Amino acid sequence: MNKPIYVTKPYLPPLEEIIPYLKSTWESKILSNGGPFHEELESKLCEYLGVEHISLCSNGTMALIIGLQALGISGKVITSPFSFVATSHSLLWNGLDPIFVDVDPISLNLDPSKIEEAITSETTAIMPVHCYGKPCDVDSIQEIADKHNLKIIYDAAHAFAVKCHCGSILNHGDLSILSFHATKVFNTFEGGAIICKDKKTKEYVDHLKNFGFDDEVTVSCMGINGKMNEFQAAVGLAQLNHIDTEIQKRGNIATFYREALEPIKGVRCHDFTDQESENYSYFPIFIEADFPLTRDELYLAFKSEGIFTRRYFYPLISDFPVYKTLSSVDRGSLMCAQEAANKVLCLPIYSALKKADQHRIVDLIKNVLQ
Ligand code: T4K
Repeated sequence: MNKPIYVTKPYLPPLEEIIPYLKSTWESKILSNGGPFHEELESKLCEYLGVEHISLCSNGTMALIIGLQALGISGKVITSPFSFVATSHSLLWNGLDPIFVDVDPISLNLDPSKIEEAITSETTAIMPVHCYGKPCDVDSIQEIADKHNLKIIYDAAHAFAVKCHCGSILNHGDLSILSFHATKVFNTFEGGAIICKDKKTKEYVDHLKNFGFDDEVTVSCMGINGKMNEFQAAVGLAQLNHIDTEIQKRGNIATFYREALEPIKGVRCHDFTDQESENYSYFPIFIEADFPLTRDELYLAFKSEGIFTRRYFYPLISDFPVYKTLSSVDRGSLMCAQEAANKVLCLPIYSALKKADQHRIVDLIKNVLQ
């Protein structure tokens, strides 16, 4: 009996590399509130990612919620329906109205050519998603934001270490947020971060994530508890030593999949350009009409073999009951997002995925054709 294969398995650094951090924490008893590992991880991530200011958070969703607060966003926010539900949940938690705009059929990120027609006098921001770590069209989005005086907060939950034509993708917009959830390329069990452009914003975010405290007796804003603890930061520090190898191993799997699936009619991979670096956080394929099985039939065929692929991101956020009924949601105009949601299947990808299992996955798709 084959062991089940999941869409991902978290990378964990060797236990002996975590122990010294734990010993130090057990001695110091500093567990949270900007401890030494928290500070060290912030500075090491700035260096590794090529960004100026990072504020670590308890998770990516909290980073989004705090980021929107930090920018003082109000009214309506343009965002993508083809994402994890946390993207737009963060808007609702801030009392904001999501305005879903369709995605580009190739990049599956917000289609800049459709953003302007959705802007009204109540729009204050755009929240695009670098879906599967593929960079958005950052230049066009910035141009639109400048023209209409809008803020941009990038949901870069999938885009750890991704670079585009001009360096780190995380340097675009007013803020970017990362997720370090267990299922992400770089994980701290749970965790996230806000990438800020300037020191002042970073300091404000730091206040926001610590209840709004400036000092023992001064609360300067309506903060929350969004802090990353010392254990999470220690896992991040240990993990950072292995991240290049981790990404490289995932890259080898992606290359194997691409080469093996290339000749198969009806199966399309998600392509990146030479100017976009990949972190291989996901490996989505799209099941076209000329494949003998529908996407859902293929999903079930995998499942019956103990291979747990995922339909990220089906259903569209705009189809969840919470969103369906919002007056701001025009589901009729989201054709490309709907098509992607109906066709997508994310194949397992993680560094420990064995070659034999990679073959099992590809062979199942090939066998369908016979
Ligand atoms: N924005 C975007 C665009 C996002 O994709 C996300 C999160 C966020 C914002 C919010 O960030 P966080 O607040 O989560 O930091 C997962 C994750 O929970 C979620 O972080 C992620 N996106 C989303 C795309 O996927 P599920 O419900 O699909 O995960 P789950 O528990 O089914 O895990 C998938 C597979 O991974 C399991 O079948 C087995 C394996 N697994 C998972 C966990 C948690 C493990 O082997 N060990 C584990 O500890 O949502």
